[in-house]
Amino acid sequence: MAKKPAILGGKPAFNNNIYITRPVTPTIKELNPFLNDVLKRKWLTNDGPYVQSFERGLKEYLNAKYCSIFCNGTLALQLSIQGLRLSGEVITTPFTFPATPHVLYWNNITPVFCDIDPETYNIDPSHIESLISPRTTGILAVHVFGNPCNTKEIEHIARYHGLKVIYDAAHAFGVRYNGKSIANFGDASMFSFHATKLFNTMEGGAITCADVNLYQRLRDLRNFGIRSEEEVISPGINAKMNELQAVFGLINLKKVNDTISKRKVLFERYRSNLKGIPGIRFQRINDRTSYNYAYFTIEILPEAFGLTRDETYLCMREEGIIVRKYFYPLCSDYPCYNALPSAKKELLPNANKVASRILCLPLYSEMKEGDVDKVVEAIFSIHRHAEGIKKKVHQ
Ligand code: T4K
Repeated sequence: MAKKPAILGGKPAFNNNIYITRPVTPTIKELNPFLNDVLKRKWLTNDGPYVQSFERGLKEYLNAKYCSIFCNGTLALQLSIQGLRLSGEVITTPFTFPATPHVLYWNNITPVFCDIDPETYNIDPSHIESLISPRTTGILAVHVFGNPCNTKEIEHIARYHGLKVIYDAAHAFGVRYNGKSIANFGDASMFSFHATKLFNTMEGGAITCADVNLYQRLRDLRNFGIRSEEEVISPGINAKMNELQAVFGLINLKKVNDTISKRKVLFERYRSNLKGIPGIRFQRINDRTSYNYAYFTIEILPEAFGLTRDETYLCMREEGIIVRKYFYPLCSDYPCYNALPSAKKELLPNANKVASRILCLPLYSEMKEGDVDKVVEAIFSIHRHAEGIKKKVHQ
C-alpha cells in the first residue's frame, strides 16, 4: 500500500526540504593553504596566478585549443557573441534559461526562436533553415541538461549558409560526444560554473574555441579592451574572474570526475525505479554520448499519471521535495520576447508541450541513494492517490 501523500494528511517524505542541487564545495582544510597564499600575496584579481593556473587546468580538462575564463557564464556568452561579431538575427531555442536569449538582446540582436526536438529537448535542426533570413548571422544552440545537440546537422546548415555556431554548454561540463570533448564543437562553447552546476566556482564561466583571434578578442573584451598600460583597443567590459573563484575551481576540478560518477549512480537509480510508474517520460540522451548527469528531469503525462505537472509540483513541495520547472515559462513567452513573430505558440508546439510537462528532481553528488528512493516513493504515492489529491487541490 502506497504511503498517504503529505497533501492528504500523511507525513512529508522529507522533514527537512531537499533541493534540486547542492554545490560541491572545498573543505576548509583544502582551502586554507590557498587562502593564506592569496592573502599574503595580496593579488586578488586581474589575471592573477590562480586564475592563470585554473585556465590552464580547464583547457586541459576540456581538451580545448583555447579557453578563457570569466566571472560568470552569461558574460562569457555575451562576449563570445560580440567577439564573433554577430549582428541582426540569431536563431536559438526558447527552451532554455533566460541568459541565452538575453545575451542576444544585450548585443542588439533579435532572437529568432526555433522549435525543439520533443525527445532530446534540443533545437530541432529540421526547422532551422526556414528561419534563416538575410539578417541571420548565427545559431545559438543549447546542450539542454548536458545532452549534446545534433551538432552535425546544425554545423552543416551553418556552413552552407555562412553562419557562426555558438553552443551554450552551460550544463555540459565534462560531456563527450562522438568521441570528442563537447568543448570542441562549433565556433565557440560557453560553460557555466555557477553554484548550481556540477562543477562550480561559486560564479564563473568559460569560453572554448579553436580560433586564436577570437581567443585574443575575448581576453581583451573581458578586461575593458586593455592591451597594455597605454593601449585600449576595444570597448570591453569587466568580466574577469577573481583569485578566490579560481581557487574554488582548482580544488573542485580535482573532484569533478568523482562527482560525475556519483551522479551516474543516482541518475540510473532514478531511471530504473521510476520506470514502473505510468505517465512518466525521460529525456532521450543522444547516442554516442559520455554524459555528465547534470540534471534529472521527468515529463509528467497528465492522462496516464493522473495529475498535471503543476499539481504534481505542488504535491512534491508538500513532501519537502523542492522540485523546479526548468524551463517553464519558455523564453518566447517572456514579455520582452512574446511579440516576436517567431515566439508564436503555434510555431513552437514541442517546446510548449515539454515546458508544460517538465519537472527537475533533486540530483547532486552528496545525495544518498536512500533519498532517491524516498523521492521515487513520494512520486509513486502521489500517482496512486491522484484522484483524492485532485479533489483536495481543486476544492
Ligand atoms: N545558459 C543556460 C542554459 C543556463 O542554464 C545558465 C544558468 C546560463 C546560461 C547562465 O550561466 P551563469 O551566468 O549563471 O553562469 C539557476 C542558476 O542561477 C543558473 O546559473 C542556472 N543556469 C539555472 C539553470 O539555475 P535559479 O534561479 O533557478 O537558481 P536558484 O537560486 O533558485 O537555485 C536552485 C537551487 O540550487 C536552490 O533551490 C538550492 C540550490 N542552491 C543554489 C545556490 C545559488 C544551493 O544549494 N546553493 C547556492 O548557492 O537559477
